Amino acid sequence: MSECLFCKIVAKEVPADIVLEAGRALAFRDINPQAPTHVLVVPKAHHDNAAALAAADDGLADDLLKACHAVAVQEGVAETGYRIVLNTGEGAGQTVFHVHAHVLGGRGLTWPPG
Ligand code: DGP
Repeated sequence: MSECLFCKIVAKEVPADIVLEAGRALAFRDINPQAPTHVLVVPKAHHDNAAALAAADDGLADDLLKACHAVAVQEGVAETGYRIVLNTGEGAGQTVFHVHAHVLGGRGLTWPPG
Protein backbone atom coordinates (compact mmCIF):
# COMPACT_ATOMS: atom_id res chain seq x y z
CA MET A 1 0.00 0.00 0.00
CA SER A 2 1.24 3.51 -0.82
CA GLU A 3 2.48 5.62 2.09
CA CYS A 4 1.63 8.78 0.16
CA LEU A 5 -0.98 10.88 2.00
CA PHE A 6 -2.59 12.22 -1.17
CA CYS A 7 -2.68 8.74 -2.75
CA LYS A 8 -4.60 7.70 0.37
CA ILE A 9 -7.03 10.61 -0.09
CA VAL A 10 -7.47 9.62 -3.76
CA ALA A 11 -8.15 6.03 -2.64
CA LYS A 12 -10.63 7.38 -0.02
CA GLU A 13 -8.57 5.72 2.72
CA VAL A 14 -8.04 9.12 4.36
CA PRO A 15 -11.08 11.44 4.58
CA ALA A 16 -11.05 14.80 2.83
CA ASP A 17 -13.59 17.45 1.88
CA ILE A 18 -13.74 16.62 -1.82
CA VAL A 19 -15.15 19.43 -3.96
CA LEU A 20 -14.61 18.05 -7.47
CA GLU A 21 -13.74 14.79 -9.17
CA ALA A 22 -12.91 15.35 -12.82
CA GLY A 23 -11.57 12.35 -14.71
CA ARG A 24 -7.92 11.94 -13.74
CA ALA A 25 -7.98 14.77 -11.18
CA LEU A 26 -9.38 15.14 -7.67
CA ALA A 27 -9.90 18.40 -5.75
CA PHE A 28 -10.32 18.73 -1.99
CA ARG A 29 -10.12 21.53 0.57
CA ASP A 30 -6.76 22.24 2.18
CA ILE A 31 -6.71 21.25 5.85
CA ASN A 32 -4.97 24.57 6.71
CA PRO A 33 -6.67 27.14 4.45
CA GLN A 34 -4.79 30.32 3.62
CA ALA A 35 -7.74 32.01 1.90
CA PRO A 36 -11.55 31.66 1.91
CA THR A 37 -11.12 29.36 -1.09
CA HIS A 38 -8.13 27.06 -0.70
CA VAL A 39 -8.50 23.86 -2.65
CA LEU A 40 -5.82 21.33 -3.58
CA VAL A 41 -6.06 19.75 -7.02
CA VAL A 42 -4.13 16.51 -7.54
CA PRO A 43 -3.74 13.99 -10.31
CA LYS A 44 -5.08 10.64 -9.14
CA ALA A 45 -1.86 9.06 -10.42
CA HIS A 46 1.18 9.61 -8.24
CA HIS A 47 3.84 12.03 -9.47
CA ASP A 48 6.22 13.52 -6.93
CA ASN A 49 6.16 17.10 -8.19
CA ALA A 50 5.42 19.40 -11.13
CA ALA A 51 8.60 18.38 -12.94
CA ALA A 52 7.61 14.71 -12.83
CA LEU A 53 4.11 15.59 -13.96
CA ALA A 54 5.43 17.58 -16.91
CA ALA A 55 7.78 14.73 -17.84
CA ALA A 56 4.85 12.32 -17.96
CA ASP A 57 3.81 14.08 -21.19
CA ASP A 58 0.41 12.36 -21.39
CA GLY A 59 -1.85 15.38 -21.10
CA LEU A 60 -2.24 14.99 -17.35
CA ALA A 61 -0.80 18.45 -16.62
CA ASP A 62 -3.40 19.86 -18.99
CA ASP A 63 -6.16 17.98 -17.16
CA LEU A 64 -4.88 19.33 -13.83
CA LEU A 65 -4.94 22.93 -15.06
CA LYS A 66 -8.45 22.53 -16.44
CA ALA A 67 -9.59 21.02 -13.12
CA CYS A 68 -8.09 24.05 -11.30
CA HIS A 69 -10.15 26.40 -13.41
CA ALA A 70 -13.26 24.27 -12.92
CA VAL A 71 -12.74 24.51 -9.16
CA ALA A 72 -12.39 28.30 -9.41
CA VAL A 73 -15.66 28.52 -11.34
CA GLN A 74 -17.42 26.20 -8.89
CA GLU A 75 -16.10 28.17 -5.91
CA GLY A 76 -17.23 31.47 -7.46
CA VAL A 77 -13.76 33.03 -7.62
CA ALA A 78 -13.11 32.79 -11.36
CA GLU A 79 -14.44 36.28 -12.06
CA THR A 80 -12.76 38.11 -9.17
CA GLY A 81 -9.42 36.36 -9.64
CA TYR A 82 -7.64 33.41 -8.18
CA ARG A 83 -4.13 32.03 -7.89
CA ILE A 84 -2.77 28.60 -8.81
CA VAL A 85 0.41 27.61 -6.94
CA LEU A 86 2.59 24.54 -7.42
CA ASN A 87 5.25 24.52 -4.72
CA THR A 88 8.02 22.42 -6.24
CA GLY A 89 10.77 21.17 -3.94
CA GLU A 90 11.44 21.66 -0.24
CA GLY A 91 13.07 25.04 -0.87
CA ALA A 92 9.80 26.30 -2.31
CA GLY A 93 7.75 24.98 0.60
CA GLN A 94 6.58 21.66 -0.82
CA THR A 95 5.74 19.38 2.09
CA VAL A 96 3.63 16.68 0.42
CA PHE A 97 5.42 14.95 -2.43
CA HIS A 98 2.41 14.09 -4.56
CA VAL A 99 2.08 16.98 -6.98
CA HIS A 100 -0.78 19.31 -6.07
CA ALA A 101 -1.95 22.69 -7.25
CA HIS A 102 -3.21 25.12 -4.62
CA VAL A 103 -6.21 27.09 -5.90
CA LEU A 104 -6.52 30.22 -3.76
CA GLY A 105 -9.14 32.93 -3.93
CA GLY A 106 -11.87 34.81 -2.16
CA ARG A 107 -9.62 37.59 -0.84
CA GLY A 108 -7.11 40.05 -2.24
CA LEU A 109 -3.85 38.24 -3.05
CA THR A 110 -0.63 40.21 -2.85
CA TRP A 111 2.48 39.84 -4.97
CA PRO A 112 5.21 38.73 -4.53
CA PRO A 113 4.19 35.77 -2.34
CA GLY A 114 6.27 35.07 0.75
P1 DGP B 1 2.67 22.10 0.07
O1 DGP B 1 3.28 22.86 1.21
O2 DGP B 1 2.65 22.91 -1.22
O3 DGP B 1 3.28 20.73 -0.11
O4 DGP B 1 1.16 21.91 0.46
C1 DGP B 1 0.68 20.82 1.19
C2 DGP B 1 -0.69 21.20 1.67
O5 DGP B 1 -1.35 20.03 2.07
C3 DGP B 1 -0.70 22.13 2.87
O6 DGP B 1 -1.27 23.39 2.50
C4 DGP B 1 -1.57 21.44 3.89
C5 DGP B 1 -2.23 20.34 3.12
N1 DGP B 1 -2.46 19.12 3.86
C6 DGP B 1 -1.54 18.44 4.58
N2 DGP B 1 -2.09 17.33 5.12
C7 DGP B 1 -3.39 17.33 4.69
C8 DGP B 1 -4.48 16.44 4.92
O7 DGP B 1 -4.38 15.41 5.58
N3 DGP B 1 -5.67 16.77 4.35
C9 DGP B 1 -5.82 17.90 3.58
N4 DGP B 1 -7.03 18.13 3.06
N5 DGP B 1 -4.81 18.76 3.35
C10 DGP B 1 -3.61 18.46 3.91
